[in-house]
Amino acid sequence: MLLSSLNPLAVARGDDMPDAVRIGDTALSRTDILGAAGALAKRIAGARVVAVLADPTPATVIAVVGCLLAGVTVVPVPPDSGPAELDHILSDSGAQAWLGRAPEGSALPVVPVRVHSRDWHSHPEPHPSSTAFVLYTSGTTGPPKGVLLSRRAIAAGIDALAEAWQWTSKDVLVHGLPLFHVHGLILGVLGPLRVGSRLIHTVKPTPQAYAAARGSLYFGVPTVWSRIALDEESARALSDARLLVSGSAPLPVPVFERLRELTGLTPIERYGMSETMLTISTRVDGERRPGWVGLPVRGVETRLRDEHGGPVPHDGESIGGLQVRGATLFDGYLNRPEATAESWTDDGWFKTGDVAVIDEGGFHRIVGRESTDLIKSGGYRIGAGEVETALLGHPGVKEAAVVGLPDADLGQRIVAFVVGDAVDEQVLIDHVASQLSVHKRPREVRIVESLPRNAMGKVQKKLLA
Ligand code: MCA
Ligand code: AMP
Repeated sequence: MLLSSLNPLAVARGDDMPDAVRIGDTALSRTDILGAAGALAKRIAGARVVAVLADPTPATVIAVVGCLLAGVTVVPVPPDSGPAELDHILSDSGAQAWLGRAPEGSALPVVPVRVHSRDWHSHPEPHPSSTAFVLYTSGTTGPPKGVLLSRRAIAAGIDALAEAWQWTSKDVLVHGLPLFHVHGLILGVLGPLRVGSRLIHTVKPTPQAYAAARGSLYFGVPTVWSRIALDEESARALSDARLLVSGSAPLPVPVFERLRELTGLTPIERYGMSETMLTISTRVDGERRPGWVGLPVRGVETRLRDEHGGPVPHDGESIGGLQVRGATLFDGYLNRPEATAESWTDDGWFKTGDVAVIDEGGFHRIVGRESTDLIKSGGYRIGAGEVETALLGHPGVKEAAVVGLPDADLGQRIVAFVVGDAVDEQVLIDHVASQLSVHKRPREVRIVESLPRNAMGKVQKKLLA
């Protein structure tokens, strides 16, 4: 493998695969992907940054690979983004055009993605430090921040996991995750292209679709795994797989145990962030302990720190802020030098914002997040502040506080506490869904007389939860 290179097809160009990538009913060979991406790369060469409405389609895969060939930075955009989110992503990233489909009313030029075009011109390999992606991800307050991911970091991240999971060209990866995050896109599409394994993308991550795909390696967020664990027939159909991998949020221990019971396979758990890609995982050749996410992957180091920056012992019990450094990390937040500086320690470690325990053998357990304002629902990271701002944009809302409450299916569900005049709960849910991505909508709105505040006037979210 070409470690520093991120031409994702560089590895297995010679031997074509007729169904290298299957998305829904469409199969693409490596030649299809490389030829169509090559034709696109020729048309966009010289551009700096472009946006892709990342629905799970062959056009999205070709657009992303075309950008990697041409050395153009890609901004994958959630296909259901509302206008507020879209405006922010486009203006902040400076995207010059849409590749493929564009949202209605967008003023940017559109470069069509022609799935049947072919061009075999070879492009010079861009510098490993160049930015491959700007991925937008929620913070506790304000609009999402653009995470800058370099080609070098992505290559290091995929190769480290290939090693930990013994992921090879013999595997068939199956998942149905969205293509605008590290999990579904970088790991889930660039991973198989780089490793040379086949990919079956099921469009939606339903238990039935996972069962029908008959793959060897499966990726899912805990919500997907808990739905599979409730569907005995689909779960049993996964028994012939090699590995079931869970991540993006904590996998509940009962779901881990039930999957093991139904499939005979012990799930692999791994931990990561948009900013760091995947940094910790259990290994094929190592222990897989329910509730624990394993060891740092190759090229990554971790440590725990207390609130004053002092060391916390790795004794399996002491809890501290998890910090990471290494080859898979991002290069900062676009246009946000202060937020970037705040997220690193003076001695060069990235502060994840998660709290964790590390045992004497280096095994990690993620205990939770430092801030209640970052919610994980269905594996999506959602900032309470962004949802509150959207709610306050509705004329009937006077005050709003958003929290994540425990949910058996989604891990956490977004609940909005609202003070307002004669506002209908469903109207407010639809209002958020129309302003932001649909997955950021509250699942529940509770109309209250007032919000609990401390003497400083700050909402006491712990009391709401
Ligand atoms: C419902 N819908 C609505 C409304 N209510 N549409 C408009 N307005 C409304 N008020 C529609 C939706 O558009 C959708 O339509 C359908 O109802 C169901 O949507 P939803 O309820 O959101 O689906 P769900 O069943 O709750 O989704 C669960 C899920 C999803 C499939 C597990 O949460 C998911 O895909 N999660 C993956 C997140 C992920 O990949 N995270 C990775 C980031 P329609 O059916 O037509 O679409 S973390 C990461 O990358 C790091 C590095 C890591 O560690 O991995
Ligand atoms: P995102 O940036 O959307 O990728 O979300 C990253 C966050 O997801 C992390 O900071 C964690 O809080 C959470 N996360 C990811 N994987 C796991 C896991 N295996 N267990 C617990 N939390 C996780």
